[in-house]
Amino acid sequence: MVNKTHLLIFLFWLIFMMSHVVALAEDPKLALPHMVFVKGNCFEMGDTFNEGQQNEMPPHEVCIDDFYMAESEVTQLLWAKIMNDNPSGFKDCSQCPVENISWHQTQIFIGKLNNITKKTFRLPSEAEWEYAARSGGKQERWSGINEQTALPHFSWYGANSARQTHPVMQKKPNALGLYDMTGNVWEWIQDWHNDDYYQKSPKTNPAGPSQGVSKGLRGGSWFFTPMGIRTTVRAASGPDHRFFDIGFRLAADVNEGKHSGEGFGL
Ligand SMILES: [Ca+2]
Repeated sequence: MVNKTHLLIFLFWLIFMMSHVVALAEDPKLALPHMVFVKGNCFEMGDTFNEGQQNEMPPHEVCIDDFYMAESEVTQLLWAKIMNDNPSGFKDCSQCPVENISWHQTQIFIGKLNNITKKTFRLPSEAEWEYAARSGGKQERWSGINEQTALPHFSWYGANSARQTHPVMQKKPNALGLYDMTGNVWEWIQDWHNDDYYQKSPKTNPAGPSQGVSKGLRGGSWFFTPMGIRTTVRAASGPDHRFFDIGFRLAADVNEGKHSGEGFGL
């Protein structure tokens, strides 16, 4: 026989459990970075300063569609919410970028995140990454700037990092409002890497070689010199490789936004 007291206890328990489930479902969203709307255009991709490596040559015109780019690298907090672990080499820093994760692990993370959010997050293409890092395709040696004297205000790199990652969004953003595109951690991109790709890249929305042995990395890290963290530097590593200065950043197709021309958050 269920009396009123039992019924009340059951109802309170039910409300508590339902609110707990809702909180859990929304939890990952609280750690998601704001997605900045990036208006596509044509730009001169590659080493327009003629000071870099051979694989940054030749500069060539590329045109890309509108897309979204996360304002920050994926944090350890967001990674842990989705994956229930934190493989980062630098511990006890939930707002630091997650690192020590392979390209294949980023794909697992994105799959789970998309299941939870019902969105279609993805990694940026190499062309999208460079266009965004250069504040919309401008001639910027480092993200947001050209003068090396300003670099400590915009980036964590070898000279000011104390050889470790730092919480995201502490330095100045570039003109699109994107933080840490230069330095902090290298960022995995979607494309396979090929040193010769710029010699045969299609002009419109290039997506990299159809196959390869390594995936592209962009932006340099807390470890590197100013030359190593230029916006046009192209690095790469095997898709199962992990290292404690390699992380990633989310992108999304433009149709994920509610209003064209605005960013979105969750
Ligand atoms: Ca970075």
